[in-house]
Amino acid sequence: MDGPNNGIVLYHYSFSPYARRVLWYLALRGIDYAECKQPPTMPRPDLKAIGVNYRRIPILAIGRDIYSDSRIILRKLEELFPDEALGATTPEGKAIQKFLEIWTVEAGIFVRASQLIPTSMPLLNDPKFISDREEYSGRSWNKDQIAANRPEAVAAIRNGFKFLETTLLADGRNWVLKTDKPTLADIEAIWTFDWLNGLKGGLPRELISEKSYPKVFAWIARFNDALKTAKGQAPKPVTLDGGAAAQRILKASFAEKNLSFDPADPLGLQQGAEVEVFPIDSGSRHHDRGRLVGLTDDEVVLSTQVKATEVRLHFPRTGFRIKAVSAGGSFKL
Ligand SMILES: N[C@@H](CCC(=O)N[C@@H](CS)C(=O)NCC(=O)O)C(=O)O
Repeated sequence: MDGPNNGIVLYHYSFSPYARRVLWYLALRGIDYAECKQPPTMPRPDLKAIGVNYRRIPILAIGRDIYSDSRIILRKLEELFPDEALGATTPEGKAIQKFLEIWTVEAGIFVRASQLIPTSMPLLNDPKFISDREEYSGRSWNKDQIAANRPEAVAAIRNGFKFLETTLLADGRNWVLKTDKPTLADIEAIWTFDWLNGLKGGLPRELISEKSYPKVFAWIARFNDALKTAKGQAPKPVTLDGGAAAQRILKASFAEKNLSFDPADPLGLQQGAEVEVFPIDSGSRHHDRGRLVGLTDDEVVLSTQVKATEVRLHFPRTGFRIKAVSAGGSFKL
């Protein structure tokens, strides 16, 4: 991709565990990029300025193509920067990598991990943060509710540690796919567990510790060492404010020249139809609207205008709804 810093702008805030998936990936690959730091709560005018309503973090632009959701971001970085990519190469490796993504992102590990946020955390006394996260998650962030959810969350996360200790890491390998260096499969497996390990008061240490799961904790430490080395060698990201980031993106060309459209898609939507796209698991009230210009089994692409400049918004299919919009408004499918 032409343009400075490989045409990449990452919108994130550093304590977002989902953003770390992308930050780590970029660091391990040594890919040069620019970043635009975001506040941890809404509103985010910097994203409005590039035509994005989607509220979750991270979001990554490559040229004038904008990718929302860490799953599609990692997939596109693998495809668009294929030299020495980090993804698995064998069918078995690809299966493990994909299952780990599904396990942590879609099948509830992250939701359970977020229920281990300790009620002593100062942010939980901030009404602005609480109402923001209630809007994002659609569930109560009241301290009593958090405390009530803790036992099931502990059970799920403890089983997660046990699973890694007794299966993928059981034979003493350094990395999930028995490679010499950490790969995407390690990122997919580690991010929630590493986040909890760093969250003071999150893990019940009497149940989950170096003693009970030595291989998992050694792997987390090894991963952080590898990351530190990689960060030391990678180009330092350039920080842009919202105005400079928008200007850079709106002036850039498209990273993807040819978009695929499946005319036999079961939704029966026409290319060019006006649609809305939004996630159905969290952040569901924030809808993006535009012309449907790309549609495959795992991607939907909208074209929208920002000050008479076209941008393309890409989302994964899993966990996202695509809704046709009639001329007068929206109707339910
Ligand atoms: N499936 C999404 C989930 C992203 C997500 O939930 N991110 C959290 C931050 S870790 C978020 O956006 N929280 C609310 C916010 O920051 O607005 C992804 O893979 O990127």
